[in-house]
This record gives sequence, structure tokens and C-alpha cells, in this order.
Amino acid sequence: MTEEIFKQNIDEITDLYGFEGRVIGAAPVGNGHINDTYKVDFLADGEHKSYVYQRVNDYVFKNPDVIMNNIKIVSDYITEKYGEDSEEAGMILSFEKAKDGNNFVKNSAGLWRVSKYIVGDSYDTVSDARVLYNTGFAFGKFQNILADLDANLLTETIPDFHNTKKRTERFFEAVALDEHGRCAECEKEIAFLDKHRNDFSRLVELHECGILPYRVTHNDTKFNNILIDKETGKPICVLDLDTVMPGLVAYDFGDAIRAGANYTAEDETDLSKVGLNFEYYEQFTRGFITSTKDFLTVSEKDSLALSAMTMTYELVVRFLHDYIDGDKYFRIAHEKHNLERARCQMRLCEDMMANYGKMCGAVDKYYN
Ligand code: ADP
Ligand code: GN1
Ligand code: MG
Repeated sequence: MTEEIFKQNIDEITDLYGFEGRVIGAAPVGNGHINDTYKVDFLADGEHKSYVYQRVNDYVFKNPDVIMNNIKIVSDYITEKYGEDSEEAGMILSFEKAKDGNNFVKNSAGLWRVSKYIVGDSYDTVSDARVLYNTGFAFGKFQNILADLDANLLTETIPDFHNTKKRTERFFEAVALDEHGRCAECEKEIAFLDKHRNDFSRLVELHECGILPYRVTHNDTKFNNILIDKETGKPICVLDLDTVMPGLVAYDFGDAIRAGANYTAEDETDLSKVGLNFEYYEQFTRGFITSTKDFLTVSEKDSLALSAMTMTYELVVRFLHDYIDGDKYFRIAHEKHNLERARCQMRLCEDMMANYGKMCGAVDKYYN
């Protein structure tokens, strides 16, 4: 959505929420790949107030009502169990109620929701090991807080979101079609994905045979989906709740490592710089295990290192699939951005594969 379309909708959304005051500024915020996210500043009775207005991407989320219903179930559960003003409730983003009492509104442009603007840093790359420990602890605590909530109450917002096996099958179907004639320049990456497809079907198979249970998980634990206090390095709030649904503990651990323990950003083009920062990996692992230890089974613990590689492999599949499909899913900043992202993730995955034994060792060290 262009800024212009957003501006055409601000007044209507503001009215549906009944916010008082005058809008004194509106600008895009963050670096998300999916939704349209704007910070809107108000002046009311001499006071400044800022909100985040977000339009949910309707290409990615075919049924956005389901998302808002999942979020309501989760936030009602937390408020009831821990209290509205508890630390637990503050850790997870909440949405404002519109005049009709819902946590979203709809208009001709789609489904919108509004949250209070929270001051904090949203990192694409991290440069402080403390942040890794704290974030590992926070994402683990997110699962711990929700450990007794029945995952069956939540609906999958994107079916088979982390079913790496199915995603890979669909990827190879798209390769066979090669609708945009882009496969020739990705031969190396396609060969890599083909060679390892069985290795990275394992998490799904371990779930299917009952070894790894579904819990309520976040499923998109990229580092810019958690706000961090710049001064203390401590997490303030977990954001981007669109994919909170049944999943494996491993998905949250693995995706956070993929995003936060790379030496580089997710789209680095100098592949010699890309790789697993083992110190970061270890600190995140220490934090995550500290806050999940009381419910994490041995099989789940044993799936963590594998999950980091699996989530990274899955992102090679997803970015490359989007590239050969004509860039419809992820927001891109330039031509070939998805190809660059895929290449970066492939290099990271290779580096993890070379360090897998060491990665398992670090998990055991903090679990035992
Ligand atoms: P996307 O699905 O597109 O990633 P997010 O919900 O993650 O959408 O929002 C994109 C970015 O906007 C976040 O990474 C964060 O930087 C910023 N953001 C979202 N909500 C808030 C908020 N309430 N306060 C401050 N920043 C926010
Ligand atoms: C997307 O929404 P955002 O930018 O936080 C994507 C994640 C990917 C990530 C890769 C709903 O996350 O699954 O891991 O990009 N979210 C969705 O950067 O597909
Ligand atoms: Mg996000």
C-alpha cells in the first residue's frame, strides 16, 4: 500500500476508534515484510499520543478475522490468569478496542488494527550478546506463559506455515513450472534444496509420529518482532502476533537463531560475512532454556539445534519460491531482493550444518 492510500484511510480508521485530538503526523514504521504499518501522532488537550495503525496483508492472510480471534483468545487468557496490569500481560502487544468493541475494524481497504506506539528498538541485526540472552529468555517466557493454554483453541492462520516438507514439495512444483523464467539463475540454490530435502523434513515427521507436541507458539520470532529497551538491552514487548497458533517449540527457537545469531542481516550479499555467531547462539540458547526448562521435554530439547537449521533451510525455500513466483509474498526493496535473501540464508544454513555437533552440545550444556 502506498503512503497515499494510507493517508486516504486515516480519518475513517480514527473515527472508527473514536480517538480524540488532531493528527499531527503519520509515517511508516519498522521493517516488516508483510503488513502496512504506520505510526500516527495525535495532539489531544495539549498532550502527545502515538498509535500504530496496521493494515493486515490480505494476500498473505486470506482470513484475517481468524488472526484477531486467536489474539483475543491469547490476550483474554493472559489477562484472566495473570491480571491486566501484570508483567506477563505487558510483555505481549495488545490492540485497542474500536467503538464497536472489537480489537480491529474493517473498511474497503481491508482489516486494520491499532496498538499504542511503544518506544523501543526493533533490531534487524543485533550487536550485543546480552540482547541475545534476554531475548532468548523472553521468547521462552512467551511460551511458558501460554504453556497451559490448549493449542487446539487456536486456528492456523496460514495452513502448514512451518511444514517444511510441504513447502519444499510446493517449491519443486513451482520450479517445474518456472513461470517467470527465473530458475536458470538459481541452479545452485535449487540443487542445495533438493540435496537436503529429506534432512529438513525431520521436524515435521517427529511431530507426525507423536514425539514433538504442538503448543501455543509465536512462529515468527525474528528479532525485529520484539521491542528492546536501548538502555538496558531488555525486551519490552513481543510484537507481530499474526502467526500465534499451534506449533513446535522448535519453530520459535529456530527462527530466532536464524534471524538473530547470523553475523549479518538476512539479505547480506557479501556471503563471506554470513555465518552463525556461536557466542550469540549460545547466549540465546541459555536464555531460552532458562525460561522453558520446566516444561521442555528431552525430545523437544533435542530438536532445538535441528530447528535452527530447519528454519533457515525453510527460509531459503520461501524466499526462492517467492522469487521464482514473481515476488508476490514478501515486501522487496529492489529487484532480486528475494534471491539475495535466499542466498544469504543458504550460506547460513551451510554454516550451521558444519557446526551442528557444537550447536547440540551448547543446548545440552544448559539443559542438563
Ligand atoms: P510485519 O508482519 O509486516 O512484520 P509487524 O507487526 O512486525 O508487521 O510490524 C512491523 C514493525 O513495526 C515491527 O517490526 C516494529 O518495528 C514496528 N511496530 C509494530 N507495532 C509496533 C508498536 N506497537 N510500537 C512500536 N513499533 C511497532
Ligand atoms: C516475515 O512479518 P515479518 O516481516 O515479521 C514472515 C516470516 C519470515 C520473515 C523473514 C507471516 O516476517 O515468516 O520468517 O518475514 N512472516 C509471515 O524475514 O510470513
Ligand atoms: Mg514483523
